[in-house]
Amino acid sequence: MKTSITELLNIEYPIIQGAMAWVADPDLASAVSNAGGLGVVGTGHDPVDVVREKVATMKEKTDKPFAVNAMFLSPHVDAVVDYLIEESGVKIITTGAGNPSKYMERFKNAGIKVIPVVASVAVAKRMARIGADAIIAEGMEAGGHIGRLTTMALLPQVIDAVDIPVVAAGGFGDGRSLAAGFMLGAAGIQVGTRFVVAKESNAHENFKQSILKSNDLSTVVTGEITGHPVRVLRNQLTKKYLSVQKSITSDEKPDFTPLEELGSGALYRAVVKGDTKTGSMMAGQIAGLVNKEQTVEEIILDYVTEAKAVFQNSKPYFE
Ligand code: TUI
Repeated sequence: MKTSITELLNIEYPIIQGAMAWVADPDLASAVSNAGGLGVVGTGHDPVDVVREKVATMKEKTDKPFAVNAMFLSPHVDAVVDYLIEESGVKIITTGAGNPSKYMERFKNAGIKVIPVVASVAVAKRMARIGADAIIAEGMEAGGHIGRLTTMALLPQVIDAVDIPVVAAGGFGDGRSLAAGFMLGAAGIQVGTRFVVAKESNAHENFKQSILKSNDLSTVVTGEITGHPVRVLRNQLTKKYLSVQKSITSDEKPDFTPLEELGSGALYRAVVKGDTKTGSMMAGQIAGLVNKEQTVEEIILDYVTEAKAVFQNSKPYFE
């Protein structure tokens, strides 16, 4: 498969793995890179020493191209970016949950390819103008921290607004959606939720089972009033969170402290400890479609085979 993103990144398939905090470790990311996609090491709120160790492990596990994600809600992001630019030797960086502008010149001077994840046309344009090599346009179907637009609405508008490759994210659970992404002009897709349940993923078995058992209506969005909306699987935590959120919405001067307390450490509890009750199980709306645990290689092959079949079967529509 050859697209502008496989050419840019020197990978075999136009599939980028999402940089899911606590999930996207070197085991998962190296499996994706070794299977011909782009593995991405997530850094979440990691201090720089943890990132250093992850990069070292990644280099042991793969000779193929891989990326590291810088996450702008992290208190350590400045130190992590300094390390990535000055010492790591990492050649591709994706960014999320914020604006990488202030680092862009240093990324470029270091010869690093930068692929920001964006949720709006305005940010996509700004990123392209200051030198991004590609853009990941992420719709609100995605899991975790999200913007306000659906993938279907966001993707073609971003594609029209920039002249660099655009990768689609949010809702890409199988090869039909990969084909649909191409139809809208995307150069590839980013996949998160389906890789959480991969055999190589170290996410806790309870979290994996929750995704495998979920349906179309299993996700909810929390945190809208704090300005950081996050899509997760519905559970005891979200029930509590949404009821507290409702009670403070009517306050004149809302105090978000009770919400912050509920959210603190919640992702770790879900992914690492397997706490499906009070943990934050970030997952996309496509979770209902994800119902088998496969190796990363099988997952990637499924996407590619299904997408090819869609194109082969699409001819009758045009006759
Ligand atoms: O970043 C994500 N998804 C994430 S980050 C994350 S970590 C977290 N942990 C605990 C609580 C909350 C978050 C979990 N999921 N996706 C990429 C993404 N980036 N989505 C939206 C954005 C984004 C938003 C605003 C990118 C740029 C942006 O710029 C605004 C501006 O102009 O500065």
